[in-house]
Amino acid sequence: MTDKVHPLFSALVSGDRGALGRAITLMESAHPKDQDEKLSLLSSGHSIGTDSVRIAVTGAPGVGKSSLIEHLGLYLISKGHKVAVLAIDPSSDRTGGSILGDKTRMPNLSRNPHAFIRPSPTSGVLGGVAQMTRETIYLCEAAGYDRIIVETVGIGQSETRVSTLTDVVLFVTMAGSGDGLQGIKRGVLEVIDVVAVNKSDGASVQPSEQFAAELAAALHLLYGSNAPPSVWLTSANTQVGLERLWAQLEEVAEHKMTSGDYARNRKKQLETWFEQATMHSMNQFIRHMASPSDFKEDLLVQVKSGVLHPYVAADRLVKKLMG
Ligand SMILES: Nc1nc2c(ncn2[C@@H]2O[C@H](COP(=O)(O)OP(=O)(O)OP(=O)(O)O)[C@@H](O)[C@H]2O)c(=O)[nH]1
Ligand SMILES: [Mg+2]
Repeated sequence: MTDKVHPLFSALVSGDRGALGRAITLMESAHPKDQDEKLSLLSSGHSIGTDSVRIAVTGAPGVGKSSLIEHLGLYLISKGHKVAVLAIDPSSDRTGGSILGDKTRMPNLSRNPHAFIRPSPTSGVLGGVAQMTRETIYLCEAAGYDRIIVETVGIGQSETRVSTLTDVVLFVTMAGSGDGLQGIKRGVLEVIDVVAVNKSDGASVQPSEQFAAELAAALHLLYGSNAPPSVWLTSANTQVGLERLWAQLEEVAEHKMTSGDYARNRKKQLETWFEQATMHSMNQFIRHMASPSDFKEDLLVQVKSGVLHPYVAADRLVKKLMG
């Protein structure tokens, strides 16, 4: 480790939350000058996170993910765990709002000394938000957080992507959210472990029960002879159903550990991580090498004047760079 990184890592391991925050910021930096320190920070050689549980909480905007995480986090802390909450927000224009939301929706958790809450990195992080989330998870686990909750807004491919980062996926939905049965993508249904039909309170109790029953029936059909994800009615406001939901999440995690799914899944994730990181490194390498060269400028002039197809130009550039 470099002289600068060593004390930072030591402070982080000893539980200094400020050091953890600074290490994550360093990791999110896209600046080439920080690359050596980033590598150094990830080269501790510690076997990290072997007994952690990483839980994805995903679902459409506003269904109550953060409100549920506030309670889940406090519950896990009451069981003696240290909890880190990370947010992935794939759409940059929502990031500002989400940072505010994270703080206000988790008032007690964010004040708890056994919790660490980190909002989404700003957009434009090299290698993508999910890539950096992996590194952030690693740092949180090095800092002793053994329950990692990753909140992600369920739009596009983010639910399926988050399942490549986590051990257990909780899908949050609500009656009348518009993502009814048709709105939930098949790919999503395949990666979730547990479903919460949230906001089952007040006038929404009856519609929630009906929606939960429809959802359970559909999952049953879809999963055939395999056990489908279980569906639970919850309210983050009244806290009805929360204990059962947490018990179910624990049961799923325990089952995955004893069946070997947890270990198999983690190995597969490491393979994906390695492959994606390789692409990311190559990308950066090419970007770095190709930036100011005359050869590239020359190609660019030809591309812009229409005499050279961008595809052909890219092929020439990469071949030149690769010798
Ligand atoms: N009635 C009711 N309202 C809830 C419940 N849970 C959350 N809310 C409200 O729903 C709104 C959104 O809650 P959040 O917890 O921020 O939802 P979210 O899914 O994290 O939202 P994004 O992060 O923006 O996608 C807030 O106004 C909450 O107070 C619930 O169980 N019942
Ligand atoms: Mg939220």
